[in-house]
Amino acid sequence: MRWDLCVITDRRVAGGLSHAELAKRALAGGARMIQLRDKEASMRALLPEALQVAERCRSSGATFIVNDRLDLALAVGADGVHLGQEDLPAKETRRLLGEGKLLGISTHSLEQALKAQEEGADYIGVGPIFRTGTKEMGYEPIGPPLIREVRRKVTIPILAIGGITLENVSEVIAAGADGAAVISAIAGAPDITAAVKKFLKVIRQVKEAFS
Ligand code: TZP
Ligand code: MG
Repeated sequence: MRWDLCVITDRRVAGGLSHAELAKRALAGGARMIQLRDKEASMRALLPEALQVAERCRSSGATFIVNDRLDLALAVGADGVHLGQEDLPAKETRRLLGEGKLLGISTHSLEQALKAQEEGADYIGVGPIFRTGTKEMGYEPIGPPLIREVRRKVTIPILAIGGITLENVSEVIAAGADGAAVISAIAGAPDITAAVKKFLKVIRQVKEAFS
């Protein structure tokens, strides 16, 4: 499993593109991890789309994660599920998900990061790092220094999230994140495939420089 970039498909910033189309364009740019995130669509509407994204990821050898909805993740045979602090807790989720699948947990503090690891998360999202228009929950930006702190205490992979752009992604990788999870700067880009390529290039360069 390579940790560099998680492209989150969120249709609200994608100018009407479907999740499947977003995923297709991101995979064409070399994305190796796709997370489907939809806070609005019904399960019935999302099921066929999620199946398409799952299929596209499978044929590209990419990891497919479903945000929020464990039932959907299981129904489409996703590689894992990503949950937040208000969702089903990690322990219960792991019991339903099984050991072979990935469990990602969103965290907003060192304490939450440590707890997620202890409860069996395979990776954590840490954020929002920078100010973002995408997250509805109203957390204040925590800044790259928290990544450094979490990196020192947590052994599982860290994905930095929240307001990550091509301009600031090197900062979060240099602070110790294994990768970045991105919505607007990719789904909202005029050329999604090109944006993914650029992100991967910068992330890999910084990781190389720090390895
Ligand atoms: N969790 C913390 S910030 C965020 C989520 C889902 C939104 C990230 O979106 P963007 O557009 O990349 O800032
Ligand atoms: Mg959630």
